[in-house]
Amino acid sequence: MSYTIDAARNIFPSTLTADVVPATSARFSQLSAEDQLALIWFAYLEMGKSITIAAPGAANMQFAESTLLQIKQSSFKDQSQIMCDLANRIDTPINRTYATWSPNIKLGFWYRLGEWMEQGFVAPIPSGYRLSANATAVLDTIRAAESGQQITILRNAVVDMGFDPNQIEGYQRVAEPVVVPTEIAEREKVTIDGVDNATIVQYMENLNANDFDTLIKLFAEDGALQPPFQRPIVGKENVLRFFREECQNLKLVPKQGVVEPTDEGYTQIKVTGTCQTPWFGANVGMNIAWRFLLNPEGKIFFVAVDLLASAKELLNLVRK
Ligand code: 45D
Repeated sequence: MSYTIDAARNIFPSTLTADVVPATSARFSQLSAEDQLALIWFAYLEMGKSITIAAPGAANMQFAESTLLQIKQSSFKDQSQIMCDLANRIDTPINRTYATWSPNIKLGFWYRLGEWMEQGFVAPIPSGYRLSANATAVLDTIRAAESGQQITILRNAVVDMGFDPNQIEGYQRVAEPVVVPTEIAEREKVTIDGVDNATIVQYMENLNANDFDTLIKLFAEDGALQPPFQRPIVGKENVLRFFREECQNLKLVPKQGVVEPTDEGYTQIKVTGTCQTPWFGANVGMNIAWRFLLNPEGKIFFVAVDLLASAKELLNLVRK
């Protein structure tokens, strides 16, 4: 037998991922819209004291501009309603537009609304708003999490808002344009303790250079990529679209790993290190494991990207 994607998902099964993220996102989604908005506001203000978020680039903002303008010109009462509608995921024109946006456009949209809430252009969270007991408990869990886990929970909250894209007929995705890859001469070389496999090194270097067309050539035709806490994205075409839509300007900093031959000429490789998002740069290093399964031709049949439970997990390179 050769590997299936389902079997591949279980390589290096002792890898401990940050379960607090899906658990907290699930609890968050049970809260009322008012509690959700207030909770994010409080979490965002607190996090802002220790980590700085980068302003979104113009490329991110252009698609949200007209919706933002429409919101800015509404009354405070209507603005509050629009934000609650987003959290309630009901069917409205704004929620349909929001559903078409890539995660980075959604984040840029909320970044701007947050600024406007601070500056008094958009309805603030009512002063003295009291979170429910459940919302307070969720906020406490977020406070206790690592910064990489905190920003993942916030991102999930933003990505999950708006109308359900699966219910939109003729759904058209909107993402910022793809940047030009970094010049070859300017690319940073990657070295990984314990791993000199060319496919793995090139994966890291091409992703860091935004060279997605070269990167995708490292994948098998039926290869798959599993982002943290998501189902695998299967097939070269889908993986390439994901790279173009969601992986620009990331910085992968792999540090160490292990390479092990496995059944039928396949090779399993686990690498650990950190990853930075352009939103927070070096301020937030997320602790990451990459679990690769290469086919006998040396192509990537599967790679899982895991957000780790703690920094201690970076040293867990055992096979079982
Ligand atoms: O509701 O190898 C207000 C892959 C209050 C690719 C607000 C990867 C009201 C392959 C404050 C206004 C991608 C898988 C809201 C690697 C309200 C690969 C605003 C991994 C919402 C390594 C809130 C990449 C705001 C990874 C503005 C792991 C919140 C990337 C903003 C992870 C939150 C990136 C932001 C993450 C969160 C980015 C900007 C977790 C950004 C998070």
